[in-house]
Amino acid sequence: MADRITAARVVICSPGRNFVTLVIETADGLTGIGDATLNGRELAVAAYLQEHVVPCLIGRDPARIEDAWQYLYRGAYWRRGPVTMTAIAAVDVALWDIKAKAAGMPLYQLLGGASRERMLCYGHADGATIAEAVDALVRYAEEGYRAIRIQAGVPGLNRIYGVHAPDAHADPTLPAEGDWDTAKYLRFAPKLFEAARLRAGPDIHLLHDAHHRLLPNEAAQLGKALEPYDLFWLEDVTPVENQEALRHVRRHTTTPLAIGEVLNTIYDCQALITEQLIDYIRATVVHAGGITHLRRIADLAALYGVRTGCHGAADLSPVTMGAALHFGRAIPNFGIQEYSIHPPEAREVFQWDWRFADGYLHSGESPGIGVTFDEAAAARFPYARAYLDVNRLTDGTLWNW
Ligand code: EZ4
Ligand code: CO
Repeated sequence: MADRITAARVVICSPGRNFVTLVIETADGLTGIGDATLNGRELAVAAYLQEHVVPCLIGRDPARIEDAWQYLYRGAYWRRGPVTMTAIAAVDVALWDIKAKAAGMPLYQLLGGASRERMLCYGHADGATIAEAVDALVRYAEEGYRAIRIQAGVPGLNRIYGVHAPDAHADPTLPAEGDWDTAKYLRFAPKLFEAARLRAGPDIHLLHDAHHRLLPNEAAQLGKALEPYDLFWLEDVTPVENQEALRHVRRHTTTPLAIGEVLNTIYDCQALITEQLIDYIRATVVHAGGITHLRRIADLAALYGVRTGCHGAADLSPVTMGAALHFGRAIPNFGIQEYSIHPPEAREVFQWDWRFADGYLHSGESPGIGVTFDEAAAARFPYARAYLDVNRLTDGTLWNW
């Protein structure tokens, strides 16, 4: 007889930062887990799952992953969007975890087997100044990283993306506020990469995240100005809502572009991919509908020579990293995986079999996604409301963080 889902619950915990985890149990005694973390809006996804999705899961056959996906996507009527797609992703990953455990196989085997044994990853070298950022870069290189993202404080600005300087905002329980001046940044960024390339030598892959802050022509100028430093990618040069903007950027620079950590469905990525406006698609398992949907995005991307560069910030739980590495191991057009180290307390709650070695991430061989979740340990780290920063231009205008 087919197995059936007997229980599903949402656990919110904060081991160093907030994580939302969906746990699904089956009559055959299998447990699967999925990450449902949407940074700064965690409880919205938790309620979506607990109130609206969990009741529909009980009694279902956990083997019918595609059917569950379609049921939750089409059945919601209100499609797409980060909350819905993160909730669906949590169910999808938990069901893939169960299916792979039922098969006694690591997940990548069910996805077609290994296309590669290890996944190139990049770490984050941040610094308040160019000198500090470049020192951090050298430390990463010494630890074996072959690809490194660099962010540095812009002189004259207090708190910029990637650099966690103190915040002058009055109320520490509300979003911190950064300040931003594009002209200063555009003058500064080439100097950062000149120094970085000089210290790193030609072989280290250098990456940079402009975090949605530029206007189309500014993005074109930056891409052009950074060409001498041979970046692996320049990320999120403009906000992704206006994809036409990328045509202008593309016409003016050959610096590779990466976009998509905030995208949730294949429809959001469609023009970026089919018009070849980007080189790397950053959509990831947790925010883009799970393995089932990310595979559709990656397959579309493969047709157009676009490779994956999945988001992997520390606000995505170790469950997502486990799933992403099985996914990356299996697909033909894997590009690179972002790797940001989780807070040490996260290790008390999540145990994982994936590991970093020699600049690459290696997925494990245990059945499922290779990540376990200790609910008793999670209870020791209660949820604490937290926000992403917001950003203002120096005249006070609210801008993109
Ligand atoms: O701002 O994960 O490339 N990585 C990033 C991240 C995102 C956060 C949002 O939750 O841009 O730092
Ligand atoms: Co980013």
